[in-house]
Amino acid sequence: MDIDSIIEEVTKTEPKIVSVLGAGISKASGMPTFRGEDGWWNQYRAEDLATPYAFSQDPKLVWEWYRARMRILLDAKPNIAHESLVKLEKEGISIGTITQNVDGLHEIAGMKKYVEIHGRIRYSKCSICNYNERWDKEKLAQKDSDLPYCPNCKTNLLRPDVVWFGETLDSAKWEQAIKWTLEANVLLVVGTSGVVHPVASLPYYARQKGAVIIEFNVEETPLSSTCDFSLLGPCEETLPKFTDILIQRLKKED
Ligand code: BV8
Repeated sequence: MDIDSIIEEVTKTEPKIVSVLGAGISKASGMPTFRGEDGWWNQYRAEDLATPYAFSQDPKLVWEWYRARMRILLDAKPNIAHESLVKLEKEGISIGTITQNVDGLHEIAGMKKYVEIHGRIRYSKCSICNYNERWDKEKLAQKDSDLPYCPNCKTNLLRPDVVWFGETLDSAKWEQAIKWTLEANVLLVVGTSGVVHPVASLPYYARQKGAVIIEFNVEETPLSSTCDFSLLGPCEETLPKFTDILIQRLKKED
């Protein structure tokens, strides 16, 4: 179905949009995805890097991976797909965004109403005391062999402020994600392979409430069958087209 017919469907009632984001939205900003052909997981398995056990066994390897990601991130800029969601938020059409991404590009693009459900890579925390700090260029200049220790309690290693496999999500953020999803009458699923739970269950919550679910991806995913529409193509092309037509249509109706 083309974008105009989807917009027809979406504007039958006043749209209240919530978006679920995955690594695909940051691809155009130069950030590799996890499971794509050039994805991070190709060289390593998720279980070798993004679990507390992996960190306890080989903190150097885990820090090497996160520092490699942060170094790319230092020069990355939000792209037009991030910016199109910020436009929806400014027009009062988007009520919230749930991002699995830890890159912070949505915040740099100016987004205000979001939850970083898997944490944020630009910050590190001590696994024991509550110390938390933002990473910067100087810290990244350190040799990968130097492991960062907590300057507060002095004894424990710092770790990236992200949620690893086998760790529970922040309950307040998860509650906010559910609340927004149940309030939405339109759910945009953007650039995610839909394999990581419990975020991958959000479209089912939206479906229960009768929301219109639209997937923006370059390929089919396990979530596609739950979506009402799939806009196949790079989201940096499809999403701005969708949001611009939607905003124009709503302005005309005012
Ligand atoms: C938890 C760390 C309670 C941060 C990540 C229920 C069923 C099955 C399994 C489970 C379940 N409940 C819990 C589990 C276990 C586990 C899980 O889901 N395992 C899966 C893999 C089977 N979940 C957890 O452990 C979660 N915790 O549930 O707590 C609990 C506790 C213990 C035991 C049970 C329950 C915690 C999950 C958080 C994991 N942390 N990363 C970091 O380093 O980033 S996950 C990792 O994958 C990233 O964070 C990322 O956010 C996430 C999802 O990946 P995507 O963003 O979708 O990226 P991907 O590369 O996969 O896909 C990119 C997509 O973009 C593709 O579809 C591609 O086609 C598309 N694309 C590419 N280019 C474009 C594009 N689309 C549009 N335009 C483009 N240009």
